[in-house]
Amino acid sequence: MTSEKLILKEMKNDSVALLKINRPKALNALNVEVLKELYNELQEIEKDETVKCVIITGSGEKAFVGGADIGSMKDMDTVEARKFSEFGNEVMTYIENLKIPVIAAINGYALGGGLELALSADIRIASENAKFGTPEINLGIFPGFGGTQRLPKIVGLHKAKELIFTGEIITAEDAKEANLINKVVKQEELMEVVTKMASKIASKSSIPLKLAKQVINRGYEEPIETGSLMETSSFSVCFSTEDQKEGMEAFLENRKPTFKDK
Ligand code: CO8
Repeated sequence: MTSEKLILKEMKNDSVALLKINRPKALNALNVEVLKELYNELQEIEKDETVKCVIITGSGEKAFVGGADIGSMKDMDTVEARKFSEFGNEVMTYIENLKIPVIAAINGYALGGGLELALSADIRIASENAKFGTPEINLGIFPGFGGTQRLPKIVGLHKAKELIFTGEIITAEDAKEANLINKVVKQEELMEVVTKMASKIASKSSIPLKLAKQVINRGYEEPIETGSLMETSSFSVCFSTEDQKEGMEAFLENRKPTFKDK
C-alpha cells in the first residue's frame, strides 16, 4: 500500500484543471480507490466555478489507462463484479455529464476501462504512440464501464462489435480513421496541444458552454423534435446574459470579447 495520491491535480491556468491518474507502474489501471479519488476530484472541480475545462491524462510515457485492475477483479464474485461495474458506470456517466467540458489527453494505452474512461470525455486527443482496444474478451469478460453503450454510438455498431468481439488493439491512426478520437499529435506535443484547446474553450463564456453540452448530451438520445425544443429553450436563455451582449457588441466593434460568465 502506498499513501501517494492516485490522482494528481494541477491547474494549467486559472480556468483549466489537469487530473493525472498516478499508477504508472500498473499502467494506471483503475481500481475502486482510483475511481473514488477521480470522482472526488471531479466533484470538487465542479463546485469551483472558476474551472471551465478539465483534462484527464495518465502518468508515465506508456499508458493513459491500461484497463480496470485485473488483479483486483480476478477473485470477484457476481455481487462484487456487479458493484464494481455499477460504480465504474456511475463515474463514467458523471464525467460524461460533468457541467464543464472534459478532454481526454490519451498518452499511451487506452484499453478496456481506460478506453471507457476516454469515451466518457467530450473530446479525445491522442499521441502517436497511443493504442486503443477492448481486450476484455481475452479475459473471459466484456466491457463493463459503459463501453458496450458508448462505443457503438461513437464508431458505429459494426466497428464496436469488431473491437469488442476480437479484442484487437489498434493504433492511434486507425482510431482516428474509425472516428474514435478527434486528433492524433506527436507524443511530445500532446499536453501543449490539449492545454491550448482547453484554454481556448475556457476563454469562452461558461453559460453557453454548459448549456450546449447539456443540450447535445440530452438531445442526442431524443427525437429531433424534443432535441430542437431543448435547444430553443436553452439557446434563448443566452439572451438574458451579459456575455451574449458583450459577444455580439465585440463582434460589431471588431474587438475581442471579454466574457464574465454572467
Ligand atoms: N490491470 C492490472 N495491472 C495491469 C493492467 C491492468 N489492466 N495492465 C497492465 N498492468 C500491469 C502489468 O501487470 C505489469 O505489472 P508488473 O510490472 O507488476 O508485472 C505492468 O502493468 C506493466 O505491464 P506489462 O509488463 O504487461 O507491459 P507490456 O508493455 O508488456 O504490455 C499491455 C502492455 C499490452 C497494455 C499489457 O499490460 C496488457 O495487456 N494489459 C492488460 C490490458 C487489458 O486487458 N485491459 C482490460 C482490462 S479489463 C477491463 O478494463 C474491464 C473494464 C470493466 C470492468 C467491469 C468489472 C466488473
